[in-house]
Order: sequence, then C-alpha cells, then structure tokens
Amino acid sequence: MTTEPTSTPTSTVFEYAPAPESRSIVDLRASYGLFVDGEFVDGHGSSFKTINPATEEVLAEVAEADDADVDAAVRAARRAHTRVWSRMSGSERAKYLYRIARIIQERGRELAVLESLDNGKPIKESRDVDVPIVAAHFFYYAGWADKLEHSGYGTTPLGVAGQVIPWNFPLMMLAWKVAPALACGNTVVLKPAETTPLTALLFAEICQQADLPPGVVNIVTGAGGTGQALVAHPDVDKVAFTGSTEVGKAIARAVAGSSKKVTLELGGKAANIVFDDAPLDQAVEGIVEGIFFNQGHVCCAGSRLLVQESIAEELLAKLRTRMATLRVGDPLDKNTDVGAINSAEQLQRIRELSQVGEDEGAGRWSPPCELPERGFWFPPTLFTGVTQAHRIAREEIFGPVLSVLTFRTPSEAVEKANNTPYGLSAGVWTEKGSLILHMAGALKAGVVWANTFNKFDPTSPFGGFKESGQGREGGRHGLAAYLRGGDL
Ligand code: TAP
Repeated sequence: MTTEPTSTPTSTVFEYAPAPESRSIVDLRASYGLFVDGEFVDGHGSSFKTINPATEEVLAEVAEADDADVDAAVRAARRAHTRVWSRMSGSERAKYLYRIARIIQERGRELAVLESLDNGKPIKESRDVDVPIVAAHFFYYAGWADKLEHSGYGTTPLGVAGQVIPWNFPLMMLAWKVAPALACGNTVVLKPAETTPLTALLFAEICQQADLPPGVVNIVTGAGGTGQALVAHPDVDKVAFTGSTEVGKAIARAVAGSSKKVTLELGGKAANIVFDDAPLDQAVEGIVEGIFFNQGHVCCAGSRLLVQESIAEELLAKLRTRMATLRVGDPLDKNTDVGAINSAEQLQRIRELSQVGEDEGAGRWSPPCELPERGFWFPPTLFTGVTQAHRIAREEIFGPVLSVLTFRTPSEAVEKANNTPYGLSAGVWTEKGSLILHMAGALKAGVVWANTFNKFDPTSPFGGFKESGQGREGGRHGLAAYLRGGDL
C-alpha cells in the first residue's frame, strides 16, 4: 500500500468488512468487434486493449474502427433510417424504446458491474445512480415518441446522428444521446470513449435482444481518430458530442460550413456557494456529493467551493471530518465511496494540476488514505486559500480535488462564480428562498441546484452556457436537437 501526503486524522473511519459485488454476472469476451447493421463484425483496422483502472488488468481486446468501418456504419444507419425507422409510427418506435428500458432494468446488475470494471467507479454509484438514470431516459423518451407533435419542434427527424461520448459516465452519456435520437425517428452511429467501450457493446447486445431493426443503432469503438472520421462523414446529418471543450471546439470547426446540426456538451468549473445561514451539515453532504461523486470525473462537479467568510472555518472543519470518513478503494466493494481514476493519463493530469496548486501557494490537505499499489488512485483533496488567479480555480481538474474560495456578499459570490469561461452548473446553499431565486437569476450556468447538488432527471434539460457548450439534453428541450423544427 502507498500513502499520498496527508496530515493528522480528524476522525476515524468506521471499520467495515469488505462486501465485494461478484463479477461473475459479467460474461466478458476476450475480444469484441464493432456493432454494425445489427451484427458484431470484425473491423478493418487494428485493435486496442481496455483495462480495469483499479487493477490495470486487461479486460478485453476491442476493435478500432477505421474510416471504412465508420463509413459502413453510417451507410447501415442511413438504410435503416430511410427504409424502416423514419417510416415507423411513433407508437411503434416507443415499443422498442420501452423494451430496451425494461431490458436495461432486468440486466441492471450486469451493466453496473461491467461499468465499474471498465470505468473504476464505485458499484454503489453505477448500481444506484448510473443504471437507473439510463433506464429512466429510455422510459422518458419512449413516452415522447408518439407525442412529438406536442413538442413544439415538429415531427421530422434529422436522419443519421453521429454521436461521440466520453468515459466518465459511459452508459449514461449513451442513453442521453441514443434515447432522444431514436424517439424522434433518427438512427445513430455512436463512438464510446477508448477507455470505456464495454457497456456500449453490452448495450448493442441489448438492442439485439430487443429485436431493434438492424442499423438503427451502430457502435464503432476506437480512439479520437474514429470520432474524427464519424464527425467528418458527409452523410451524417447531426453531430452530438460530449467531452472536453478543446475537442468540442475542433468539432465545431470541422462541421462549420456544412449542413450538419451540432450539439456540444463540454467542460465545467462549477461554483458551489454556501451562505452563512445554510444548514451546514446538509451543505457538507452536498459539497462531498458535488466533488467526490464519481471521483470528481463530472462535467458539472462543484469543483469550486465558495463559502461565506464568517462560516468558513466552521464549515471547513466539518468538511475535513466528513472527508476523513470517505472510503477509497475497490470499486466493486459496496462500501466504497471513491473508486479508481479512469486512466493513467487522467491521473497524471490531476497530479500535475494539484502540484501547480501547491506551487502557487494554496494549502493542500487530504485525509489519511491508504491507496492500493496497483491501479490509478488519487485521494480526496482540499485546497484552501485559493484565489481567482490560481490555475486550480480556473481550469477543470476532472478529479477529486476541491478548491475553496471565500466571499462576503452575494454580489461578490456572483462575481466570483461567473468569473470562468464555463457555465454548466452551480449550487446555492441558503435558507432564504428569495436569495436562491436571486442567485439562480444572476448565475450564468445551465443548471442551478438549490440546497442539493448533482441531481439528474430525464425530464429536466441539462446543458451549458459559454464554453460549456450549446444545446440541451434531457426533457422536452432535448428533443430539439433531433427534430427539424428544433433550430435554436
Ligand atoms: P475528450 O478527450 O474530449 O473525448 C471525448 C470523446 O471524443 C471521446 O470518445 C474521444 O475519444 C473523442 N475524441 C477525441 N478527439 C476527437 C476528435 N478530434 N474528433 C472527434 N472525437 C474525438 O474528453 P474526455 O477526456 O473523454 O472527457 C472529459 C471531458 O468531457 C471533460 O472536459 C468533461 O467536462 C466533459 N464532459 C462534459 C459533459 C457534459 S454533459 N457537459 C459530460 C461528461 C463529460 P477517445 O476516448 O479515444 O479520446
């Protein structure tokens, strides 16, 4: 075991007996092909390994789609769109979506274990958050499929959607993209992230099980080059991307001047703002949920804590005590709160930016925390004395690292919260309803949570302002991205 730098414990972690979830429910194959036209096929390109980030064990060899593979997938999607899916009534499409939703629920444990194996997230999150939200998205958009005339965006689908998703919520991001696209009568070609392709391939099996017509959903695995080929394909009508702002900008440039419609869900640097009248114990839970959920690999993570100066000391003492109870380790253990960092590259980035925080003079603290020898791990980390000028206050770290700033007045809080190129989410903690409404209006963020954080619901639109992206996913607004009448 290795131990990251820590200071004196502020409380003892309650001893738990290990409670590992069995991985026997997952039937891992040694290698996986691409899912094109309803079948698993060998790719023309090479292959790559996907590993368990908690152990570095190779889980499977996965095909890397090249331009010809992407072309075959887009052609299959076009055929399925023209001949079958766009001609089908909304109520018929809904039946398929309901069927997929029910199979996701039935195979929920298998999906959750596979997600935790390939991604590193704790099983209690993949089981209790990711998979239920995935099923809920398919149920929700199944309900819209035969009611599109009431959406306000018409009923005409765009055609073939090319969808590119990141590794932090592999299945959830798939559901946010595939469910509304299919409900509106589009067909899709989806590229999962290189480090987390396995649940998308299991989803392909679920499409087969649901008897979804061939070509309606196609999955092309691969790295950035595969995503580039998909985005650039001339017969793609719609590009839907979730990922970094940097790649989002490259995609916006790549499709500029074409007739392709684009939605971009990008990065964030959310402020979680705690006023002096907030219920502090509840706020501490929200802060922990905001930054340590999913190892902080969350675009809308509350990575900047803005705390009113008069309560800063008391709040930080409570927060340190709570952080010392977080259990970091085996993602498949049902007791685990913080799992593995998704990849060596991501761990490197978190380490580098944390070092910059220290070098720039912020105070670094982590609770005593034994980290496994193998795999990619980073302890829950707190930086105090952070100012607006610090890089850790401005750049997305995408890890379990919280930067703490203070403020005196609501207008100072607004000023600091909005002082970022991002605008995805924010949190406000106060007992005053009027202050919540004032802050919600003043904060430039797509989502503002009040006295809670990181709550997701398929009926509620999600998306960003400024460099956090364009377009919305979820809710009625999410249909706009996949219907001809949905031009924003
Ligand atoms: P990216 O590096 O941007 O990767 C996202 C996806 O794009 C991956 O599938 C990636 O393939 C692919 N890709 C890479 N280069 C590409 C290119 N030139 N053309 C087309 N596709 C390309 O992001 P990430 O590291 O996976 O995810 C972390 C970022 O996503 C964070 O900034 C986070 O804030 C953001 N995020 C945003 C949201 C929302 S809803 N706003 C949700 C989750 C994550 P590879 O996997 O092979 O690199």
